Amino acid sequence: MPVKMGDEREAVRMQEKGRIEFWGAGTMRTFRPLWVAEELGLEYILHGIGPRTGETQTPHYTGLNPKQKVPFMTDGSFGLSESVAISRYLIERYGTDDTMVLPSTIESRAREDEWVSYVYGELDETSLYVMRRHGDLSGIYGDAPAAVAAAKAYAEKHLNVVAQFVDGKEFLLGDRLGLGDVMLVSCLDWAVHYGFELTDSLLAYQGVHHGRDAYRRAYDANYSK
Ligand SMILES: N[C@@H](CCC(=O)N[C@@H](CS)C(=O)NCC(=O)O)C(=O)O
Repeated sequence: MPVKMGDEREAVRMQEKGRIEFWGAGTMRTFRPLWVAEELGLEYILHGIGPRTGETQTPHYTGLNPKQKVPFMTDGSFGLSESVAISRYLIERYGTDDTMVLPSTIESRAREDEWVSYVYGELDETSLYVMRRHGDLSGIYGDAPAAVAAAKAYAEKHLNVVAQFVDGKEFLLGDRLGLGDVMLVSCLDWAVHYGFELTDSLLAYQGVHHGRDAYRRAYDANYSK
């Protein structure tokens, strides 16, 4: 639950306790840690800065995150960037059996790593973000229609792989929400935003997660700016 920035006393109280602050809103990368935080029932302060607004270029923010990218999180004096790393940290630090936990065995953690790496590497970075960089953001990163077309075809191939895997499933692995689901649902949302038509199995899987209260709260927090 984000503490409203107008609620200064509550914000100060949380800072004194060394509680959680997030920087960044409005993108699928910033959405992931917010979704996890909502699933875990955490209180946090959200500084809803945007990636290309100049807000990541200030001396203060650059001091926090020299990459000048979002999302970024502090938990007390501990600072962390990268949507996957932040999400995994929150689950490991604050998750419970009633909310989210990391898988318990070496093999099940490896299986989750396999899916997280696959979704992040192939769908996020290699496909959707290439389309973004050389499509919407071509003014910054260069116009490259061939790269955009190849990234789109590549995404379609891997969305089909995922579609077969999730057919009839609510969760990617096992019977509870995991980091793999956070990654996959965020990429499916992004893909829909880019005009991909999802198969019935992907739509059914995505629909289950869209129905989660924590998903909705995170969505509202991430896109309310
Ligand atoms: N690998 C990072 C990617 C972070 C990232 O590229 N964020 C974008 C917004 S989605 C950003 O801050 N872009 C600003 C820039 O590149 O200047 C993660 O998953 O957190």
